[in-house]
Amino acid sequence: MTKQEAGSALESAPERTPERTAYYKRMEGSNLAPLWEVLHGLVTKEPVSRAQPNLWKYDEVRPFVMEAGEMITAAEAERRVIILENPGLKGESKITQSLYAGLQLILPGEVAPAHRHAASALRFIIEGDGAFTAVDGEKTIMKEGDFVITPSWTWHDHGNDSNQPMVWMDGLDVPIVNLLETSFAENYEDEIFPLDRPDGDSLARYGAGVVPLGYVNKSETSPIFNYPYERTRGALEKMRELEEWDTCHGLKVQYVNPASGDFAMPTIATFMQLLPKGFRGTPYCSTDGTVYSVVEGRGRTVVGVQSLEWGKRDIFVIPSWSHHYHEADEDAVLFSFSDRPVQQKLGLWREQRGNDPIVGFPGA
Ligand code: GTQ
Repeated sequence: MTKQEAGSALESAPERTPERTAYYKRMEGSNLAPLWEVLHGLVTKEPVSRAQPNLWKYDEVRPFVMEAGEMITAAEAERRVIILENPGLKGESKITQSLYAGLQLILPGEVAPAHRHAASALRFIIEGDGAFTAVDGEKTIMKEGDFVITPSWTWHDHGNDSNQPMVWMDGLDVPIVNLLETSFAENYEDEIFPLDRPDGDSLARYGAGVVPLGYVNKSETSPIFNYPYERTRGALEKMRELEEWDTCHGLKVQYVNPASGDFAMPTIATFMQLLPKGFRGTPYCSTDGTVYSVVEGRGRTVVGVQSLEWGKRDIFVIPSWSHHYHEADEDAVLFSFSDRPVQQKLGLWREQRGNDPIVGFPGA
């Protein structure tokens, strides 16, 4: 067999004779099935995503989010969230195959009651200033552009003591937790979990380039649970002085757990990138489907035949292994998250820049 014949044999299922069909039918009753009928859909040559690229314009989404505030209280809803559903995964509460995203609204004076769950959550603040998230007894006030973590199995509640509505994007690894059938959740006996540490304690202890002597992180998650935007933005602004732009990503940083150097969360990688005005990126693709939230600026991401024209507060998603490139019409800042830590821990993550060879195969 030539290489080409072997290749085409890989792509088409064997012929279905009446004899074979009858045989398949008979085994079905015994909960059996022939692999060769499904092999090519099962073991694909490249990632095949059911997820689709999509853009949620904040101007279109915001009225629905605000309407939720009239339909139901945060207390009744427990979490008053509008799910960002991938159009290729309708009804599955997923933005990518492995991640969930939604927009949560807390109005002035409201509380989203304390609970905990196996799923890890991130909050990325889209609109408002002054609502809080409390995690295991420490409160953090949230501002636009902040990245806040509620680690797996930590008690958390949210509230809004300010005088304006607060909207943030929730990103959770619920589809991973449910794939593995490892979900646990419980409500706290009171609405609010008692506070026993001063505001800002975790950032001071772990986010100042030092850790307390003898510190050992007992969790898989970063001990910092609010990464304020002004620090991340300040880092990017300083870094740009050297003009070391990546042709695909502009200037891109990843959030880290300062105690381990790993991503801030065990299942979700988070990033912030700066694309300078006039940036015309080169094509890129990776196996981790990625959710983007636009913090500043205006531009587009071209994926296949689609051009996602984004502006401030818009959210968009690029599925696994979808070649795309970014362009910025003005200085733009994009927050993003994906399941990269999981893929890397399993040795599955791959990336490709332009037409370069794929990077990430073992031994390469
Ligand atoms: O804030 O705990 O969007 O448990 C979905 C599930 C938010 C939360 C969501 C959740 C939460």
